[in-house]
Amino acid sequence: MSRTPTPADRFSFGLWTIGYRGIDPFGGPTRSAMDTRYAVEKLAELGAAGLTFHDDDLFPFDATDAARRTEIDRLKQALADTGITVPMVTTNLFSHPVFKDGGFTSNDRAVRRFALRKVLRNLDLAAELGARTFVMWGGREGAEHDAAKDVQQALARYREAADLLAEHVTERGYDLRFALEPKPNEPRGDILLPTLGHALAFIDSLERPELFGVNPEVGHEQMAGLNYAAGVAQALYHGKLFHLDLNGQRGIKYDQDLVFGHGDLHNAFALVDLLEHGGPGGTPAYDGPRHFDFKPARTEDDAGVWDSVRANMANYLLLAERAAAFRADPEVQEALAASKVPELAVPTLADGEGAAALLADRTAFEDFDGAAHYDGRGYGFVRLQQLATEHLMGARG
Ligand code: ASC
Ligand code: MN
Ligand code: MN
Ligand code: MN
Repeated sequence: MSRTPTPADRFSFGLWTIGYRGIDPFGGPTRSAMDTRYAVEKLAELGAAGLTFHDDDLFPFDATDAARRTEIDRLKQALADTGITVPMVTTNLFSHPVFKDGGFTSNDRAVRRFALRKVLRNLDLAAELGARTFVMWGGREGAEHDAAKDVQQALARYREAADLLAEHVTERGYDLRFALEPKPNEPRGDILLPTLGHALAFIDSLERPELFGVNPEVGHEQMAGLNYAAGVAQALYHGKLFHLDLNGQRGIKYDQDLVFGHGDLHNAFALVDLLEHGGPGGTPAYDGPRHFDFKPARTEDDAGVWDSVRANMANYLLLAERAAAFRADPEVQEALAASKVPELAVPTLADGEGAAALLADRTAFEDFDGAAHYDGRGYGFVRLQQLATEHLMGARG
């Protein structure tokens, strides 16, 4: 990986990210609306590969069929002219007032049926544009008041929706998979499927679980106080890392959507190291889009928006460079071995060994001397983390 982004790096951006006008709960827009063609051309110029969007980012909620088609065709022309692709599409089931109690899990059945139709239509558009992933972020699927939401029934309705969408994709033969995006809260007081773990468990309840994975967002897991890189590792373990949303967050507070690397930099390093070297034999663990779901700060003008886009990609590439140096450093390899990190890959039981054989192995228990085993020696984890830190800070070449 060089430091200059190219489409081979598979960087993608949401139209709603670069198009964010700075609206927050306390103030109106600080920037004007961004034209889709301009957005696509700038992304191509800066070396990104993909653009993603919610239906409502591309055309208004109440667009006529003709106006909707005009926007789609303008986008297709811009894609054809620049080589930018659409790897992922998602649906806005959170902005319009009709979704104030959710889409798939609104208490109002008519809203649920409308939400399904909105998503079905957008699935057809995703397939038309060649997207391979369909993200479902249920930001309004939740509640503020315990008595107001029957969570068991809400999950049953969520499952009903997911099963129907999967049926549609299967019947139409679309090459599309779904990625559920967890978030603990905001805009709802509590959101259903609040963390990666909740989403993974929910997938097991579906009719076609193989079509569903997760789309973890850095800040969303960190809002729940969780370790993002560790969560992504578990998603990989389950074969469920279908997509991801990179950004920055500083602690448990509102969803900041900072530039990737402008939050917990240590964890960002661990994440890039995992994605780039966490596969078998140190190969990449993930080959999907490196998608940024950030919000350019409302203090910035148009130039600042593109500085932010550059910063996301630069930080990923710099971290990838640092992670490669970390992995190649002989002192790191020696420290990893001293910390017994590679030993965790050795199965605990011998080939074919069962409970009876383990029970018969006196060295494992009766003759195991715990105190003597470590002889006062530590694991050296702090030294290892300091080596990572020095690589991260560019102090080790
Ligand atoms: C998404 C997604 C989010 C939200 C948010 C909208 O599709 O991944 O995190 O919508 O970015 O502002
Ligand atoms: Mn976010
Ligand atoms: Mn997101
Ligand atoms: Mn978000």
